[in-house]
Amino acid sequence: MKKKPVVYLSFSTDIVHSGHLAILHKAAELGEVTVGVVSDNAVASFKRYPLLPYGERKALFENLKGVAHVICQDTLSYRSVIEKLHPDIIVHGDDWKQGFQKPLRDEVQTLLAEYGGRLVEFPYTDDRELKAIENRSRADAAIPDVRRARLKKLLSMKGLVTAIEAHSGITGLIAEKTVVYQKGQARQFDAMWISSLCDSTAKGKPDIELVDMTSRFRTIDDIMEVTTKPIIFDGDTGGLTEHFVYTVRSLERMGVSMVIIEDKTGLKKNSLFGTEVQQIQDSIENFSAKIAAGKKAQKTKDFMICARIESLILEQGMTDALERATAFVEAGADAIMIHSRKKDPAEIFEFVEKFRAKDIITPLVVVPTSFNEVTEEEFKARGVNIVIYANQLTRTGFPAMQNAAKLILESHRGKECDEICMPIKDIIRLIPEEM
Ligand code: SPV
Ligand code: MG
Repeated sequence: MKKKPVVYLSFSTDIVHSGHLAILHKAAELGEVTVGVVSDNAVASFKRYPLLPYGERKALFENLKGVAHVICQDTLSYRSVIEKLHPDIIVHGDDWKQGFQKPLRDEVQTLLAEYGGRLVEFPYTDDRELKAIENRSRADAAIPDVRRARLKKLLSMKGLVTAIEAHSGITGLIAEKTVVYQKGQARQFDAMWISSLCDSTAKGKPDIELVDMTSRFRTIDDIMEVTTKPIIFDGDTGGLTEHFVYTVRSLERMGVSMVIIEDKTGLKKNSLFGTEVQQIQDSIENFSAKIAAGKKAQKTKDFMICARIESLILEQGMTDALERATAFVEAGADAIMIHSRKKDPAEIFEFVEKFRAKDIITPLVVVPTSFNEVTEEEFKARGVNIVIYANQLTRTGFPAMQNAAKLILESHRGKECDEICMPIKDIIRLIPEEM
């Protein structure tokens, strides 16, 4: 008997509707169907965090009529699947003839041509019902319980999570929506960082814990109203332990995923000043007690308290930094942030290596403002789990505004400035009419 052609199609969806079933039915008429379920990591980079984890999506497809086999598609690219499976036919909607998926299609065509495989494309129907379901699930993603839990899930799913600072609704939207496409892959930030430096700067104030918590919460609220990504909050020193426990409860209730507090005391100044200004490091005992009190105060299992170590910033040495890391983890810290203001990443790498020799579980966080040549891939390979781009939107946005103000003053009119302005229609499009 003639062997049935091997037919392959892949799905990144976690909602199966009649359109998907129809395409599966058509695929089954062409031969024996293997479905590739796209991995969580690849889905998260492509559109949004999957509602159902890979295992559940796999089980879903395994139980559908007409599906003979289900395999994992690790990347958006079909290359490794094609090389392994050698499908006679690949089935896809015709929507990828244009847009960011086009390089994926080109690659598929080239690879299939090498052995005479075929690409069969069915007309893509813009599915209103699916869009409505997706919009509802997007709204679900912003619910505090769902949003709060997502950082831990992303950490276990991806190993390395990236965050960019947001200090307002519009910077939150930029963090939420900015996507770049490289070789058929989509890249976007996983989370947002509510920086004390940028939140203070946006209010024209110094970064010395002067902007009070009520105001900082207002910033979080502005961002939360228009976004769904998880939030890491810069809690400065955490303040008095008696106050910190209230902060933890409030952040947790709002749906923040992680607070990072630094082991300094008294009048806090920004770390990037280093030893140029007077800054006092807290004792291990006091800071450990603050962490322990915060952990005791929290109500959910998902909220994380990260201890930030300032020993390298304050030139107290590697031994001190490592001793603190061990003590803070023992006190209950869910993650450790190590900071440095050196351009050379050597001391960060040394810390990570020595910490990882003893502890392979506790997530490590870095803020590579100074040591900015290191790529995310290298951080990940060395054992870092969260990379925070702490101030780049602030440092690019305000100079552009200063420049615009100068141009108008110099030109006595708006024409010259208009050339560097975003067109009004683009700024309108940036803001969705409904969430
Ligand atoms: C912030 O963004 O406010 C930080 C990081 O705390 S740093 O400015 O590098 O200290
Ligand atoms: Mg800060």
